[in-house]
Amino acid sequence: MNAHELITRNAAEVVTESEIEALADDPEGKRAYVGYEPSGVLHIGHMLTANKLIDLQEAGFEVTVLLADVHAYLNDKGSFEDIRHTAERMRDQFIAYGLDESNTQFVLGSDFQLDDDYTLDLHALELETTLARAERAMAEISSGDSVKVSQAVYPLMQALDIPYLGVDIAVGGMEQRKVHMLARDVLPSIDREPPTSLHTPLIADLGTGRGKMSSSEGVTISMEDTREDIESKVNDAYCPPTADPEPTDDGAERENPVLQVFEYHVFPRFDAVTVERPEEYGGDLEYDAYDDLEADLESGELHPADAKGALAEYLDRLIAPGRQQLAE
Ligand code: NAL
Repeated sequence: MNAHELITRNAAEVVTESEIEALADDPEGKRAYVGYEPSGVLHIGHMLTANKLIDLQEAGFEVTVLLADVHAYLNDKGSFEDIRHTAERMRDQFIAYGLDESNTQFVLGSDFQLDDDYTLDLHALELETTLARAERAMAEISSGDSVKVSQAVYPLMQALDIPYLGVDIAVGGMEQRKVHMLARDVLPSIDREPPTSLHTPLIADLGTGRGKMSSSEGVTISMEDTREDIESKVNDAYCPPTADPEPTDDGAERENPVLQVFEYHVFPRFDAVTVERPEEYGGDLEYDAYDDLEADLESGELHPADAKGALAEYLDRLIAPGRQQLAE
């Protein structure tokens, strides 16, 4: 796979195509980053953007992980002291997961976001932005119904971090896209370049195939899960045997989260996937590419129960190093 294919595989959206192409042509010395509100334990949402950082590292990019302690505080996630403590644990979780330690810079938000220059630039962005716009940018990031002033400041800081950290690509899930669009619009007002961004898809809730998988609701997978936890969650996952998932009560389409986890988590990290089956059911199946597995599930050649068995095995392999790190 060439650099451009690696960078853009499994991306839901890149802004803009031509900017990404220019970066892919010459990745040397270029920097990509993701920011995370510290939560101590990595869960499957973190893992999705981390996979993209691993792709970018493989393509020759340098990587910055922002442990966004001030952002978590602004987003009502607890006392500043507790959040700081949590941030320290997260670094080791990312390394255990597979980020290249020699090429990952971890930065705490509070290391630079409280400086005088930063604060004045932030106030300049506050003057450029309506409350309504800031609220829209946060709609898919903070779930509370009444937005606090701190949550309106949050996306402006996220925008400002991009020039302050000197990054060439901002990576995030699709729920971050409105923040990145806001950044493109307001940063030029303080003579900064509009940033390039890359967004990873949202994965449906494992149990129902509806909505999006999140750490706060529904079923998620985290580094705290035992092998048995993973087996039971995957076993209970929504995975219809054919191509046409049942519509939800409101008529909305359901996704197949088992296939999504294979596509976005397993295949990017393993060269091939083996589905073990007893001889009487046709013996083991071997897949080099996600599309072949999807086609077999949809044709009925691969039974959901066998797909789930393999999924639990590979998820466990991805999680084992982080679980080990937590036990230390
Ligand atoms: C992501 C988050 C917080 C601050 C950031 C600063 C710069 C770039 C990305 C950032 C966390 C993210 C979340 N908004 O919802 O987890």
